[in-house]
Amino acid sequence: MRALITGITGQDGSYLADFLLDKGYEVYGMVRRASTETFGRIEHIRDRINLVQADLLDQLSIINLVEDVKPDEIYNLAAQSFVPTSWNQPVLTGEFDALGVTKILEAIRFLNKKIKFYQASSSEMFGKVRQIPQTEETPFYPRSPYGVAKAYGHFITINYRESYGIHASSGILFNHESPRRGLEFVTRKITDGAARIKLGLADKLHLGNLDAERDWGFAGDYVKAMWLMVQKEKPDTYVVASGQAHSVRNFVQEAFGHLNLDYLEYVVTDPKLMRPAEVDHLLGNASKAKRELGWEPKVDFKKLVQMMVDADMERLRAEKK
Ligand code: NAP
Ligand code: F7E
Repeated sequence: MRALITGITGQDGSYLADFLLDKGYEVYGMVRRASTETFGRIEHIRDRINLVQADLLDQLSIINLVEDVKPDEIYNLAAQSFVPTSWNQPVLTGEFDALGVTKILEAIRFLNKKIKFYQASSSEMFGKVRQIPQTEETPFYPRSPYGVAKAYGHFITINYRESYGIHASSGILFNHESPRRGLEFVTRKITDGAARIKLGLADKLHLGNLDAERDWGFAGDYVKAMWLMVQKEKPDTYVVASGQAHSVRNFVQEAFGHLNLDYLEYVVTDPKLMRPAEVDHLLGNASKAKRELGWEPKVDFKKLVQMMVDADMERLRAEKK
């Protein structure tokens, strides 16, 4: 089996590549041209994967890529994924996260409708939540240009499934984190910040809204759900979540507590880090994924926080040396 992953240099792309290689897949990764390579997360598997250049902004580059690689499965993980950036660059976010999806689906429609497709949809589509917990049936109310663009990507995936019979699935994934998470996302910012404070490399950590609640899981568990969806006889939409919500404050307490630090001495709230429209509370119900895919997360909240803090401590200790 041959898989093509867009966004292979990102958090999820790297875990999915690890997972598919273990399953015996031939793995191709789409990367965009940059003046400096951003291959840190896939360094350990660099000689076992094939990297090919294309960009979500360029339709012909995607058609050529799919024609050359001839994948059995495409996992579309590439996106402008940072919510605050989507207010500063809403058009670019729409180009990548909304129209980019159509470009890949068009390549499939044009070249080979048998290619199976996975779209990385997001719990940010629920935004100002209409129901608690959120399921596949909960209406969307996105609160950022990112959430709006992802809603387009989600519906165009369903539309190509229904219009052309393409095996196109959409996973509505709730926040998932890991030691490979980008440093600007709140979990990694906290674990990196706490580790820096512990090692005497920083004395304060500036954060925004500590009351926001998220349903956090481990990225390594969540990429398995993507693969399970693609293996199903029929394409569908699935919520993937842990079923537990925690506030940013809980995450901070757990991370600092793991290092025997009192967060109240170090955390400063900064109004500049508040969002123009916040998603206050997300909580997913993944019972359909459990029932139909046999998917369940293995890493709970406490283990996730500890894994991330320990990894940042190890990395920063080595850097300090
Ligand atoms: P990430 O770490 O930010 O990775 C994003 C990837 O997209 C990177 O490989 C990036 O490449 C690539 N990319 C961005 N723009 C591109 C373009 N124009 N052409 C080609 N590649 C481009 O994101 P992630 O956390 O792994 O998330 C993976 C996907 O799941 C994203 O679609 C995200 O929106 C979605 N999602 C994430 C979560 C979560 O909690 N992590 C939850 C729900 C949905 P560079 O290395 O070149 O920047
Ligand atoms: O924020 C609050 C912030 O940036 C989480 C992406 O993967 O998950 C992610 O989006 C919460 C928000 O993730 C800071 O206001 C407080 O309420 O880690 P985040 P996100 O916006 O939930 C979804 C599912 C995706 O699809 C996205 O691609 O934390 N918060 N203080 C902060 N957030 C950040 N980034 N930085 C702070 O200092």
